[in-house]
Amino acid sequence: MWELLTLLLLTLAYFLWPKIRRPGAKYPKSLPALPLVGSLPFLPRHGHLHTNLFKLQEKYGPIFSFRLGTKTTVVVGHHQLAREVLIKKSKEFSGRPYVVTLDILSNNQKGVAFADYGPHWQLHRKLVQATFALFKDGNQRLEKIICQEISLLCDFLATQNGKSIDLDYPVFLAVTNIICMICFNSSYKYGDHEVKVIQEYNKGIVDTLDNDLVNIFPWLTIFPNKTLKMMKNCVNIRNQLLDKILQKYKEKFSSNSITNLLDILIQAKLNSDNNNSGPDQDSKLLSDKHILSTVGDIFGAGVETTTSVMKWTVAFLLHNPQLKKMIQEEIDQNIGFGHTPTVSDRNRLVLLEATIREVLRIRPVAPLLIPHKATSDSSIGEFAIDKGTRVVINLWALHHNEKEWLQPDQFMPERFLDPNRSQLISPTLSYLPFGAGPRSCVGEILARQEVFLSMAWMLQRFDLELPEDGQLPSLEGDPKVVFLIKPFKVKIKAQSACPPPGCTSGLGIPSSPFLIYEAWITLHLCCRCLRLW
Ligand code: 3NQ
Repeated sequence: MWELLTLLLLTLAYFLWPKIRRPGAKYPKSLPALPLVGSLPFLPRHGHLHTNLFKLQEKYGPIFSFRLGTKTTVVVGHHQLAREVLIKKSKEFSGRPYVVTLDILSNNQKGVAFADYGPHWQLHRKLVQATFALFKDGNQRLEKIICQEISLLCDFLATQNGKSIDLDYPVFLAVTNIICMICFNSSYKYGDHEVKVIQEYNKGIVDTLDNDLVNIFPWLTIFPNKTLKMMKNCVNIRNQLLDKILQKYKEKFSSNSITNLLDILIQAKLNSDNNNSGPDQDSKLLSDKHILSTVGDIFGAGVETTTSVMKWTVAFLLHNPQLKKMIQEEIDQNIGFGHTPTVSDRNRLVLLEATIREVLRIRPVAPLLIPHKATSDSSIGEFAIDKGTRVVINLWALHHNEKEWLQPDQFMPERFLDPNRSQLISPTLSYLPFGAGPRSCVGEILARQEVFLSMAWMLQRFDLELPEDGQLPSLEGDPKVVFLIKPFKVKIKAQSACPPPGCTSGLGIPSSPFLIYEAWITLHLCCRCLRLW
């Protein structure tokens, strides 16, 4: 009996043990690994995975590997090596590994975020980029769409004057509407039932996506699994909602007016359908299912990531009231109340911009990015990497490297400013908040504009203060597929009635003290607007 069991285990171990395919090659140092379970028993169980992997660098160096089930994962925690993977050897490392939950979400690796390297991913990424190009200028300018929504967000916040609220819903609605405009030229109203549905299935998916043992041992899918069931349920709700939008949209689609992501995808499909010369691959890659996955990726990424960054920014400002005051003074001095902030104010509101950069450093949206996969045998630094190996970039390690950042655990926006605090600087190459290379975040420009404009608009009109109970937000975070912040409240206070109803700022700049006095008397300019002059 024992002999039989041993034989069985040895046979299993033989098949499940990864084969070293290049004898003599030097591989990254590895955590210990056992048959079947791999390195699982040797990975710390408590704390955040990104910080645990960062700590392991002390023992194993800036690149090391571990094994989970049958899969080898290489962790890269230095910017030079990370850039080699993401930029220099991007072709060899632009694959995406098969992950059970991500495969369900992406309907067999369709879409852009989780699709493996290949013609399908290349086509869809190109079409998404073409969509963002539609919003470069003109009536559809990205900035205009963002400002419309932020203006509504601020109007809503004005109704909450004096109250302590969770910003989650209003911010979620604003960013959902911005991405809705980009995807299908539509938007929701405050309180629309569908927004709640989206918010709920998003939560269900984010909570379950990277939380399951089946991602390590895919064979576990043969057993009933509650988490997976819940995830599938949320994905179904999402797919039904997006499919309803797609089918309705197809009826009103017109080739004469290409204004959003759905237009671009439908038009690309029609073009390849009409192209009868030879077998056209693109047509197959643009089925309704493919379109739905790409829209789902952009829609989901656009909402979850930006909402999270905006909440983190507010949280850090609540922890640093002095900084918040200085940003408000910067807004006062450079913009005042005469007009609302624009994207072109970014190089004038340098402290605000530096603060956002620091938020993205200290709490990256995706501390481990989305895992990559080697599409062929390759190398990173001096180490051999086999085809099929998962490669994880530990952005957290890059952003917290003590050799690159002074006191990396401290929130210090001034590190992104020159000594005069008048210009933005890039202090080190160890900073990649949006990734880099062909798999970098396709919505980077959108995200940066959204966060900058919303913070500038909000801080111009409101004081964001601690709630009545004085509770500071927790800065620990909740690492899911996006590094979330735990729920918190903020007290909204309209800035000291300025500009007052009668303020006629913007009518012209008085040229002498006397005229300023006269303007004060006759035009009812408020002290804030006068201070500007
Ligand atoms: C989203 C589904 C939605 O219901 C929840 C949020 C999801 C998982 C997104 C995901 C796309 C998606 N469905 O396909 C994005 C993701 C992972 C954020 C979460 C993302 C990302 C981009 N930059 C930084 C971190 C994550 C890209 C695809």
